[in-house]
Amino acid sequence: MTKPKNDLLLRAIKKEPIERTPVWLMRQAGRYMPEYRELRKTAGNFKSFYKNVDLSVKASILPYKLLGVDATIIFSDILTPLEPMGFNFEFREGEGPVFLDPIKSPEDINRLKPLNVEDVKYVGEIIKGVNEQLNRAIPTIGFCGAPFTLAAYMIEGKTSKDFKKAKAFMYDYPEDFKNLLNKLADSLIDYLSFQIESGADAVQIFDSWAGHLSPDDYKEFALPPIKKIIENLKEKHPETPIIHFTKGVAGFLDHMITSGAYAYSVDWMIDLKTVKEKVFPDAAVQGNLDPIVLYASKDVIRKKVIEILEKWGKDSGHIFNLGHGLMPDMEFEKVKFLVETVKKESVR
Ligand code: 1CP
Repeated sequence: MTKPKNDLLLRAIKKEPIERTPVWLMRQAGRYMPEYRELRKTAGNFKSFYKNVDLSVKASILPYKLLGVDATIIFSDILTPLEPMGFNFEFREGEGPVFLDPIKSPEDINRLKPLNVEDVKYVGEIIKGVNEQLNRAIPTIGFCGAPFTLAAYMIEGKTSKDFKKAKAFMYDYPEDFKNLLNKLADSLIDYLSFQIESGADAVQIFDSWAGHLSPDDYKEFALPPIKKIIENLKEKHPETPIIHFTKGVAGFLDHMITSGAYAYSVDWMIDLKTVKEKVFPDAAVQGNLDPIVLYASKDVIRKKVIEILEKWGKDSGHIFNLGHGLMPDMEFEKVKFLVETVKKESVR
């Protein structure tokens, strides 16, 4: 694979000198973008969208073209690999993902089949298509959901404020739950390796809902399968950076930063300086603007961006991002302003 022309993100992760801070945004290709909504209409529903290579490539590169971000994250979803593994779901308007036959008892875990990457070939095609279409302008990020976050959906059956079914299952059947996480980890190793072999320059593991756990439970349940994924990927693909994201990390940052990732992506409920003091220069840090700032005025957005840039200082090793994803009702203009402001204000 040739090196991307703009490799700021990769240099920041390696803590090599950078001219300015790289920026990309979680859920940067989404409904807040009029051009995304047009593509979505063409596709019909969300699932037929992400399975359509041509449309997914188009969606993946929109943020580069329209916002000027420094990395593309491929257009897909964390749930994508679960369907061929035996757990089917639908995306319902206004409701999000809904599993048709969620896990209700430990026996249901036996329904989980190992992932055959042939069944998600379209994800590899999307990565290749993005690299081709962008002519390697910027790095391409592959991704997966972390075992805990995927298991939470598979048991709960849908999204939730508190994931009470999933957590009660974890408390009632800890060994079965660990077995589920471990099985997921094995398939996710293959899934991420496949994405790297298809041309992903970096991969991100999204543990969006691990923040629902106490520090002890995080350490016991969510962390070990992530460590396993990272150890295996490092052996197979030592050159490929792995970014580890968790929302709600403040209570267990000390545990999270033992996962072995090259970069930790943190939310806004923890101070960036605190995170830097703990991990830098061993690892890089991604984050951590509160996405809700994007509903405020441009003056506020600029002020908050500068605050984050100043907290990190002039060292390399920081990737600007939000603490969680963009939301459908955000204003495109403000998102664009955010990206431009980071680029302008972070020049070394
Ligand atoms: O158009 C639509 O109606 C679909 C909305 C949508 C989109 C644009 C969903 C459904 N997924 C996605 C794309 C997506 N999801 C990407 C693509 C690239 C990008 O960031 O631009 C990525 C990386 C994800 C990852 C994802 N999906 C996560 C982890 C990140 C996070 O936000 O925490 C999670 C939790 C999901 C589940 C999911 N998929 C879709 C929705 C609405 C949800 C969240 C439901 C919930 O609140 O639990």
